[in-house]
Amino acid sequence: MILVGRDLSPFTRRVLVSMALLDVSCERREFSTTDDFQDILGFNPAGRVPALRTDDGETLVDSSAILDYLDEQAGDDRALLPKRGEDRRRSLQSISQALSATEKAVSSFYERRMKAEDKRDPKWVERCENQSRGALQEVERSAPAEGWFLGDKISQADITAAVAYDFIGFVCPGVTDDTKYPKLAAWRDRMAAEPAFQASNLDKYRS
Ligand SMILES: N[C@@H](CCC(=O)N[C@@H](CS)C(=O)NCC(=O)O)C(=O)O
Repeated sequence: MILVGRDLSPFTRRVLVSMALLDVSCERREFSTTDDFQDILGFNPAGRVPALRTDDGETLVDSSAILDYLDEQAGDDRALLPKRGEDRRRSLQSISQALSATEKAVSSFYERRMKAEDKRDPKWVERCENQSRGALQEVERSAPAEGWFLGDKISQADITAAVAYDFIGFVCPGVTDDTKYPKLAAWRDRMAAEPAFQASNLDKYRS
């Protein structure tokens, strides 16, 4: 299998951490959405990452669709998202808010990074970052006081919350605040101690 996208992409990274936990290996194409856009188009005509080319030659796009495929391959006992019931609903709500927080941080990041300084809209940046904060509050409400979201086993809610908080702290440091999100910060730290989480990281993007 070939996974397209860099560790910096939080959507790619939730797939990478999941693959490490499920013990699935893949080739990497670490294409940047800014510098390697043409290469990404060769895998995904929408020009977005992550994309996963399976061993059958099928290309899957969108992290949630890729994770659904990986869970199906892993089987119900090992799947990272419960198949049904309250655990699935609770997980999906926490994951959705973590993804919202991430998407709004990406929008703020692109506004600041892709546009010339005199074209940037500070009101849009403020709106996106406040939306990210609002979503993080919901993730904080969903965070386990200790351990993992579903009890004794790491699941997709743990992965996505930790990846989101790590990424947002990197691109929008004014949004994350461990005193405002203490349970979420501790949750991220528990995940950060896991080898599957450390297998991808943001270190190479820090200057
Ligand atoms: N819903 C998508 C979001 C993917 C996404 O926004 N990826 C970003 C990189 S972090 C991207 O490809 N940006 C380039 C663009 O949208 O033009 C997913 O979960 O995979």
